Amino acid sequence: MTETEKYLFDLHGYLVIRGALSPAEVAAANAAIDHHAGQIQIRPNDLAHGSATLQGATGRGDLGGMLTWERPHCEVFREMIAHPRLTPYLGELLGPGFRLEGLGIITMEKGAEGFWFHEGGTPYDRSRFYHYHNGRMYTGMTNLAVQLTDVNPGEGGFACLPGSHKANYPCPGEIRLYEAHQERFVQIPAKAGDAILFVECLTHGALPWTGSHQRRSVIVRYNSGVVSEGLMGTYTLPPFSAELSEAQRAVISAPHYRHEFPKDQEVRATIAARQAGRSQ
Ligand SMILES: O=C(O)CCC(=O)C(=O)O
Repeated sequence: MTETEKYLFDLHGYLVIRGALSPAEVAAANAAIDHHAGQIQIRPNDLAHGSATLQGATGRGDLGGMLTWERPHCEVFREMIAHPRLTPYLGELLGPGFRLEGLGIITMEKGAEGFWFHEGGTPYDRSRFYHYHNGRMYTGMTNLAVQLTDVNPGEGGFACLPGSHKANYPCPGEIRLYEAHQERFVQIPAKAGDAILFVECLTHGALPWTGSHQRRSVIVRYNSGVVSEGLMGTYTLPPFSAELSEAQRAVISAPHYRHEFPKDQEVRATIAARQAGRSQ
């Protein structure tokens, strides 16, 4: 993550990573979705939460299960969960051993409703936070929205309230419903293959889709290696884990403590210096 990218992410709570997927990867992901298009579940038009400005003629589409799809269709999604273009960003924000919390595909046809603007710096959520401390950023749930079709200016889709990950006051309802201060929001134009990196505590959602092509976005969710939002009972690796690379398997490991900054590092350095002094 460059110094400019750190500055922008800290300031706004999101970053656009251009060309994260190659054209071949975008084509493979779209072919896999085409093959499974019959499994897209159209939601019951319930995400606008009554907003006059977010309502649409139809619900958005949800599609999941990509990691278990038959070959070759699962492959590009398995690569996406630990993609070399994207993991350095996740490591910077979440630390070593970051974990996958889940992934899903969002589709929107022309006229599909938006998604009310949820989350924000307040109220504080232990799993979904943003801190700057001791010269670096720390994040709770952190997501990638990997675009598989172009998103042109004004077409809708993912939108957010920049800087709201640091909000100290609750977001008023009429702002969450996109009925007031709309000029404060940004809709994020992107090309197929671009990824939007955003911290979940950024106030975010979606604007109704006006594009004449289908919106396709893969939302990949991560958290630090010590956190799991969904685990109940004993953790068991899924059956397909044996088919994954080491890097891919690492992101689906059980949550556990990692010595990110060994606490005894300084004392070890002191002892080593003393021993070196004695042996001279
Ligand atoms: O991209 C979108 O449609 C909204 C995604 C969203 O709000 C979320 O991932 O929580």
